[in-house]
Parts: sequence; C-alpha cells; structure tokens
Amino acid sequence: MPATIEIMQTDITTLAVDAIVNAANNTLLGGGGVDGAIHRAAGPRLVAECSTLGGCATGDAKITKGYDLPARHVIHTVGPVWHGGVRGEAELLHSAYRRCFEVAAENGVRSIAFPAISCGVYGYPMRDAASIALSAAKEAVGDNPLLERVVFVLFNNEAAQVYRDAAAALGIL
Ligand code: AR6
Repeated sequence: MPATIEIMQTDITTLAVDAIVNAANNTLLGGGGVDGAIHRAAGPRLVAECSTLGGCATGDAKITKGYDLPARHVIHTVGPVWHGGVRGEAELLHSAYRRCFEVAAENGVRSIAFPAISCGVYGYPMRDAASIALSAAKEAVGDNPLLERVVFVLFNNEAAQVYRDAAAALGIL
C-alpha cells in the first residue's frame, strides 16, 4: 500500500502521529510561530534535549522525543529565509523536506506531519513552497515502503487551498 498524502487544516501540536516536523531556527532552542507552539505543548524537556544537539544547519533535520505532545517524536528542521529566490532558497527548502523524510526513515517513522516550513516569519511564498513540499513527499513515498501517512498541516483555509491546487497540479490528490 503506498502512503497517503493528506492536506489538513488544524494545529499541528494536536496530532497523534509518529512525528511532527518543527519549522525551527539554527539554534533549535525555540522561537515563535509553530516552533513556539510545539515547545509550549511539549514542555521544558524538549528544549533540554534540543540543547544537546549542537543546533541544525539550514536544510538539515534532527530528531527528538515528543515529550508531552501526542506525537512520539519531533523532527526539527530549518528552512531558508526568503531573499527573493536568488540565494538557493528552493534547493534549501527541498533539502529540509528531504532530510526530514530521511531522518523519519532512519527512525522507523510511519506517519509524519509537516507545517508549511519557511512560510511564516521566513517569508517563503506559499505557492512555491507547497510544490516543493508535495514533490518531496511524492519522492519519499516512492523511496520508503514503511511510510504510511504524510500530512501537510495548514493553519488556515486559504493556505490549505494553495496546497490542494499544488497537489492537483502535481497529480497527487
Ligand atoms: N500548527 C500548524 N501550523 C502553524 C502553527 C501550528 N500550531 N503555528 C504556525 N503555523 P513559522 P518559518 C504555520 O513562522 O517561516 C520561528 O520563530 C504558520 O501559519 O512558524 O519556518 C522559528 O524559531 C506558517 O504558515 O516558521 C524560526 O526562527 C507556518 O506554520 C522561524 O520562526 C510556518 O511559520 C521559522 O520561520
């Protein structure tokens, strides 16, 4: 059975999946947006584990436990800051998604939920980011037979519609 790819409008911290992905920064020590929400919901043991990881490069990903979250793990990744598309942002964003899927595979993760990495404070245009996210998911589903469920979590209906349109354009949904 190939994995399902879903688009959902909810708060990612409520999902009982094997891993939720955090759109973190290079320090991995917390911040605003989805990062702040994940750290609040996971409790202080999350930042304690993160502080042992030595940060994370842009385009890379690292895994921790989920602590007080319903999700078993958090995969922390760092997407690029948008500078108009001339600083390798697309490659870095694709790398962030790819590394999350690699780390997921290494840790036996069967269900994974992503926020719209880089699409908040970091300013990445949602339409372009959605295509990259969904393409990376399509590749990962082909590569990893253990993967059962990939969920893209959007905070509002407009963003969810952008993802649905991008999925349709890629022949995914
Ligand atoms: N559930 C799902 N999506 C959410 C949630 C939530 N609880 N909260 C926000 N979003 P952002 P970035 C959406 O800014 O652009 C942090 O300070 C939000 O609407 O969280 O990668 C880090 O420490 C947006 O579409 O992440 C970094 O410094 C998306 O999540 C920096 O922000 C991502 O927005 C990373 O910026």
